Amino acid sequence: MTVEVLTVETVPAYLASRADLAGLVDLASATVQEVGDGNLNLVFIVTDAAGGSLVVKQSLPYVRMVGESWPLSQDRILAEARGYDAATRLSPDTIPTYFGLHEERRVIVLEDLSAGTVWRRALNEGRISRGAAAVIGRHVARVGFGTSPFGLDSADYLRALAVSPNPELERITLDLVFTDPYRDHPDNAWNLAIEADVLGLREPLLLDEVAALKLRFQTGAEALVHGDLHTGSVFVPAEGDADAPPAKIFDLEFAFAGPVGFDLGAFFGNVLLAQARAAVLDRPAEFQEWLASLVAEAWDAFESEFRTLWPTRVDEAFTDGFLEQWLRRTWSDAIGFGGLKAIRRIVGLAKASDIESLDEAQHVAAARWVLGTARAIIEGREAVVDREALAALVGSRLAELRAGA
Ligand code: SR1
Ligand code: MG
Repeated sequence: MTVEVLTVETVPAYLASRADLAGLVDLASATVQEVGDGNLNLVFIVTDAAGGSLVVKQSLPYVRMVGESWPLSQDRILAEARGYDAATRLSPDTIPTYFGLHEERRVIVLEDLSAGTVWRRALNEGRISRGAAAVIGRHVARVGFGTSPFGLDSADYLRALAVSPNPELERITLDLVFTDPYRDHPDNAWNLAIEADVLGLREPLLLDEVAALKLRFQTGAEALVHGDLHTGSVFVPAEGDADAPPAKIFDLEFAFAGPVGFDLGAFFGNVLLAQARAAVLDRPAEFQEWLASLVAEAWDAFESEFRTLWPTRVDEAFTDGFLEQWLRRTWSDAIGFGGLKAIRRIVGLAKASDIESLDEAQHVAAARWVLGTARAIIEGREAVVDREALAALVGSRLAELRAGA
């Protein structure tokens, strides 16, 4: 099914037809801007003369960054709506206010957070955003617990699983994260100076780990996860805005039933990109030290929130000892997925501005470092048992990068 695509001209009339949204913005004085800078969708900000505003998001029938030659079902907005429904119930303060889905038009309406900054941009500028990583950890814990067999009766969990398919976007992730970077593919591209590093990713030891993580992604349906929780899916406050919450998580269209560690991993992998950038740009020590604390901040908030929720689990057969085992498994998943998420942004389609906007010498040094570090993490997963071990590994490699810069 393909539905009519909205334009800046048609959005006011569309909103006027939505009695449920009446009063949120004054349509008589409203202006509309299309601001979608992600890879997939249309995003409109509607602002009125009194400063009221809303976001209207519609899925396009194709992949925006590629064009109509890559058709993609508009049903992905249904997955995003399921994600917002769950997060609104379980963790309302970590997402924008969600005003609901209009299924027939494949539209969702959200609070406008554009007064803030997309976190990737703030990181690229060298800005410190205190408390944002903890928001990610808390969000993952609350939604992960509440949509898993820990928080849901088994029948409710199975019913939720049955209505949570997102096969087209899972396929994109399978291809772009777990498959294409490790084979010849027309969408891959890299600077020739790192050719040996890229082709070195195809060695059997790493490919075995990639395979294990791929199967975990495909079959580890523990909970409804965000599915694309990189630093471009998070708003942080504008510089100097002390009143705004430390972070809000958005862009939930990749939401699927998967392993809880996948979302933490997406964040960890993107922290690695930010660390590489900061090192080659020789950013101030305070900024680099803060970057180095983000994985621990997110993990500690996740673990603490999960432990707080644990006594409310619906099934006491999940013992306290099992929680320790599950947390270890989730850490191991997270760092493995994190390594893969970093690699895909260097090798495959949809790269990250952290690395792409560097000048050539810096780009080469940062990209090579990301590949080598991500690989060391994935291959050494069994030894990287906690956040201290990860910090030691990344820290020693960063020292080498700085010494060579
Ligand atoms: C074709 S979509 C490319 C990427 O954009 C999204 O942000 C996801 O990360 C996806 O892999
Ligand atoms: Mg996105």
